[in-house]
Amino acid sequence: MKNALVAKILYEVADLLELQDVPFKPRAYRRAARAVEDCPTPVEDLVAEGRIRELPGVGEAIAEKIAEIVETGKLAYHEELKAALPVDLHALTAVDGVGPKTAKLLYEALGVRTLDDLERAAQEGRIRTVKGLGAKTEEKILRGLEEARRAERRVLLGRALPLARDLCRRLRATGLFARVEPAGSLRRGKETVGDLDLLAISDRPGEAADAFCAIPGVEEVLARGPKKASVRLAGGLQCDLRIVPAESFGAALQYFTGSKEHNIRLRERAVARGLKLSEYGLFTSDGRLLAGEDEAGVYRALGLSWIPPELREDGGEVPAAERGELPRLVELADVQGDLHVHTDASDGEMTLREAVEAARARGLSYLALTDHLKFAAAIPGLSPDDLRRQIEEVRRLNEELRGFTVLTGVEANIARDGSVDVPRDLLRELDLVVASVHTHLRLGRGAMTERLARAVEDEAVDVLGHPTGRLLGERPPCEADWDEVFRRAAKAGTALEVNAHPQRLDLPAELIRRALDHGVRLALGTDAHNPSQLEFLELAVLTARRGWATEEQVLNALPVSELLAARKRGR
Ligand code: DGT
Ligand code: CA
Ligand code: CA
Ligand code: ZN
Repeated sequence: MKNALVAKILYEVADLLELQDVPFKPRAYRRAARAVEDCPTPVEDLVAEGRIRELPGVGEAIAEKIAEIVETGKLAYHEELKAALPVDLHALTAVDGVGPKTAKLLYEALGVRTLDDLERAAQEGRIRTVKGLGAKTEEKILRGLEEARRAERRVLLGRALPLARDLCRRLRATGLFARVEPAGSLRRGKETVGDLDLLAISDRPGEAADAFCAIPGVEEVLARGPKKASVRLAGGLQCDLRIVPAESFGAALQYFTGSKEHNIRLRERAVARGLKLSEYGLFTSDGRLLAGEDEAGVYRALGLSWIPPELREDGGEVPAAERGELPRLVELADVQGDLHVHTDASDGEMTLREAVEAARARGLSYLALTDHLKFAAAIPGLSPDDLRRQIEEVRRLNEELRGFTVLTGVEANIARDGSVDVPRDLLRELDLVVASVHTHLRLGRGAMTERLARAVEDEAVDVLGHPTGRLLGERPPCEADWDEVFRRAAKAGTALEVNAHPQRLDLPAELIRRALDHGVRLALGTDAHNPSQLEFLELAVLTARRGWATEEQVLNALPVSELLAARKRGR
């Protein structure tokens, strides 16, 4: 899958054009880059099928450029632009405090081309000597560097998951594998992954490893052998493939799925029973194999029911499995609707009809239209009059649709003091009000707690949207007394969102579990701004599962009529 490579080049073209003060084009390239980056389908497949222009922001000119990158791995236009500034602009501008202009200054004054150069220059105090920059910028860059290094190492689940699936599909297609499965943090549904761990069975392991190393998208082969091969993929993610004998596949899958802490608990359990557990199997003290071929067999032989990978974090799952008290976790197929969708009426890039089509194609039977209400001049949003017209439009559309319902709704902004700006006279006509915090996330713990609590206690608010405001790799969750917020949300009957956007996954899994303990219900929403983003729903499900959520605890696992009755304002 070449999405990361294509996006990287398009982002750089945008930055390079911006440096030459070219108007409009940088925005167009950035928009296309983001669409490619977010797209779960391999961009090379879209090119091959002539569908690349379906991506938002991809017109004829950019479509040709994408095709060129897919074919040759580079772009002549990009190389031309780069001659003027031969630096790793993508990596440098990922550092907070470094935009394209600063990168140019740093190159011209200090010859900075890479992150390493930047780090050295900052540590040696040379950045403050550059005209136009100063000690403040230097400090900011030093802090930004640390963050960028950390982000560089881990990849969002939403990006890694399609990548891993694409790799598995390609490996299976070689015919050299009897089985290929992802393991590691990816299988556990963790919000970011450090590397990909694939597990395989093959009776021609040498050839199988060669085929793995030759897959398109492999940038560097780090190790190659009949038992283990390691590669670095375009975009920097490392992928390990382990080829194991069929009789120990289950034990290996268990071991390499982790987490490490979960494995330690299992091994202790084995030892306590006089057994030995490893990636090769579960053995008696005299070396007889008790279990290994299938994973459930390993758990069974340890007196446990099979534990879903999402729970394997040493959070009490082993004792629960021993007592047979594991929850029946919510599944993607249980979810009947999407409770957070934007269209081109606010900042989305699809029409309402396109959103409906996308939801239907994914087997959903309703969606809540939650465009932004206007709350700041710079952000597109609906005025009360726009909203009135939209409600009318939805009513007409619903009369026409069969077996599908559009719920009217909004995403309202929670002001600094916790008040929520919704046109109260329209409340009866709004099926679902999501309220979220978009600004002033650093109020301090006490103020933030009161602000969120006030919002969830507002009679108009059905769902608290992306509650912590975190942006993975970019912004930490806001601080609040979450138990207090959850307690008051539960009392008021307000649901908590699990926002599915790959960079959000918010509520985070640890907080979901605490919220559920307080009796709060979850509302899963993709926050989709274009049709392909409805696919993110799966990420919200994985996150909810990591928070031990069952079907009954998810509002949108209900059919539409029951959802409306179960929602706060339905009571
Ligand atoms: P990541 O890659 O940082 O997102 O996290 P994981 O969990 O995928 O970790 P990784 O790739 O280092 O190793 C995959 C699994 O292999 C891990 O979840 C558990 C197992 N494993 C690795 N090293 C150890 C170890 O030292 N002890 C035990 N018990 N298991 C390990
Ligand atoms: Ca891993
Ligand atoms: Ca690994
Ligand atoms: Zn939204």
